[in-house]
Amino acid sequence: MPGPVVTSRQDSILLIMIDNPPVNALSREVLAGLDAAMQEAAGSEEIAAAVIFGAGSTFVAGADVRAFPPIARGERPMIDFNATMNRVENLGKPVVAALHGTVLGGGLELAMACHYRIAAPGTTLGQPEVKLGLIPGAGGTQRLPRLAGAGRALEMIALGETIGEREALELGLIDAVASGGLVEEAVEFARRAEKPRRTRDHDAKLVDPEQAESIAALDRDTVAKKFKWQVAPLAALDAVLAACRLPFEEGLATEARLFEECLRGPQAAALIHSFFAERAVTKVAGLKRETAAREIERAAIIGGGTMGRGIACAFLAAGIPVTLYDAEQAAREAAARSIRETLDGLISKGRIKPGSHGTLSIVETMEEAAAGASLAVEAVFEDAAIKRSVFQALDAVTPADCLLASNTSTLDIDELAAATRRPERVVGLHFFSPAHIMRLLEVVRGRETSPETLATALALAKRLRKTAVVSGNRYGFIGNRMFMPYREQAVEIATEGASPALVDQALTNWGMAMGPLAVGDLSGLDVFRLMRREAIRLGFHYEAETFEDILCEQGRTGQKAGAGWYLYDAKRKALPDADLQREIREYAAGRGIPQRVWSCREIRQRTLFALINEGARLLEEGVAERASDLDVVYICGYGFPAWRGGPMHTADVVGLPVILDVLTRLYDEQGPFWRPSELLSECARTGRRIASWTR
Ligand code: T1G
Repeated sequence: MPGPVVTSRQDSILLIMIDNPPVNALSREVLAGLDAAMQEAAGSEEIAAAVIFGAGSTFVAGADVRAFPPIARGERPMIDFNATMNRVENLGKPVVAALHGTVLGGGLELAMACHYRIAAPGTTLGQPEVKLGLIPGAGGTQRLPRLAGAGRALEMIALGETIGEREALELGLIDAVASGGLVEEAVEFARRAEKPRRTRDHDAKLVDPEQAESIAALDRDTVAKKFKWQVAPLAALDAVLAACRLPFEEGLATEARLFEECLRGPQAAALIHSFFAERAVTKVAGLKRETAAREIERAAIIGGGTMGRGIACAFLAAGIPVTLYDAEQAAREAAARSIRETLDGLISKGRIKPGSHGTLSIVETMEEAAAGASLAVEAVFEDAAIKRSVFQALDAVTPADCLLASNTSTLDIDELAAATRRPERVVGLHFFSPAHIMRLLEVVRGRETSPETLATALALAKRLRKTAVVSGNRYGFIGNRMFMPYREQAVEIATEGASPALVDQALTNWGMAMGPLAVGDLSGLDVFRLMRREAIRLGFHYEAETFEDILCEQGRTGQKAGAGWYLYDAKRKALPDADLQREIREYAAGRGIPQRVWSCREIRQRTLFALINEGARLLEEGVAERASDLDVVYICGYGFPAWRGGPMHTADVVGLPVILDVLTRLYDEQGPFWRPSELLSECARTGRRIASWTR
């Protein structure tokens, strides 16, 4: 079995093919293969030059990041990328890189260690390591500034921006764009190349050190603002500045130190976990990769409210024609206006090309909406009876092979399927508001949902550029099921002495995009009230009444009412409500609820541990395929910071025994709400990481 690097000769040119599917990642074996190829090139007088290229769909798309977590945990020695890069760069014969596909991270670094670079049209080049909590660790921060100029290099490295082959040519990062056969042209280039040209010897494009700090209008504040709390982008800035200030070898040593600091840090572990978690969600038990998905040629959206409009925009932006039906004329007209505005906004921001979106028809009857539809999505009021009647009507008027989907956020998909004669074609498609922006789509699998229907839903998600996570059909699915106890704690703490602002800041200062109380105001406290009442009816252990019930009874349902936990001005900017604190105290006094001082740490423990414990419970019930799916749900749909890896990864970072101790104490003190999940307890006892748990 040949290794992942295969050499062959074309008379005096040594062809070096990297063949390490799926993305030709730089593994230890690939590095060893390149070392051997350099030895072969140096050892034969018949070889005048070498060409390195990638087999399959891309040149090297980066280092094999699966190798990194064991290194970070000290279980494996650091990979010395530079030994191989320096062997390539110091070969006494020209080495030409033939680039195609996505030349990223270690792939671009290998290309820059070569003496010349040729790219095929459509090639993407970049150093996106900061998105994994890392910085380039194979000389990229020292070579890219020397080839592309320090300013553009800093933007590419500190912000993780990629560029195309045309810009790369203009910058001087590559020497030519292939017009025909990439490898053949690289071979011809190698033949004509008189001598090696080491990247490390270029200094002309480096700015002088004094100006280095403010190059490309990117400074420490800009980087820190774009990547709040994250360490890698600032480390990248320091490494690029080192290229401007130090001789090459010293700059390389600076990069190596900073790379290792990032790799050993918690953020790289979290972001690498998030990277692979987002790719794991496509693997669904019982769904074979070859299961045929149905092409969605036309979608019918039933309901012209906020969600219906957002869903329609998501389909239209993906080029799918939509017919939207609402019983109310005013709602139809409002929907038409709103969708037009949204699409114009997407076009003006360059998010979609003019004329690329699907056509929208607003119709007055469900029959018209249903005509020719391959998928119908209902987005009507969150009431089981209303949704059932919509499904019955759709079942009667849509083509027999049309899929029927509900956008419900909590209701029973099997119950809706039972209202039709086609339960195998019924699925939940839970979009998150704003539906044309939020990446998450919960695909809820009913008892009778067929593999074809599921495969179609997943293929549709990809076409809508969404991250689909498959959920079982249990109340609240994954996201909302976990969100309820998380918010339950936030509300309780706000009535036990912590101000609403302190509760929310305890979480936003930890990295959450929004605090739990502010989210309630955004979505509507009445929506959460309905959700928790249904949950209590289904046996979840929540308080029969909370202060949010009082707010709802006073009509203070959040942003839409101008008041909830906060007051809102006309632009929905939140303002503290000075009277609220007094009302909460009166409410608490009337119910004998003790008041006390809360630390942010304890607020986070109570809210996040409730979230994590509920996640472990739903895993026990088989609602999700694997723990990392929950992390994807929270990162893509609930503003959980990716550089913390999601709730289940966070549980491992905090330490399951620590969490179990807190849960056990609170369970003894406060009862079943805090019952520790069996799965979490088991993982705590056995020392197993819960984030790697899979069914
Ligand atoms: N390492 C290991 N596996 C990888 C990988 C990588 N770098 N990139 C992709 N895969 C796997 C992925 O898990 C999936 O596996 C399959 O390839 C297809 O990926 C030293 C330190 C290249 C644009 O950050 O951006 O170099 O699920 O589903 O949509 O300085 O993958 O099939 O089993 O995403 O066509 C820097 C990361 C690394 C690029 C392709 N490189 N990858 O997208 O396919 S750090 C990156 C991507 C580094 C050096 C530093 C994308 C892609 P499976 P996919 P895709």
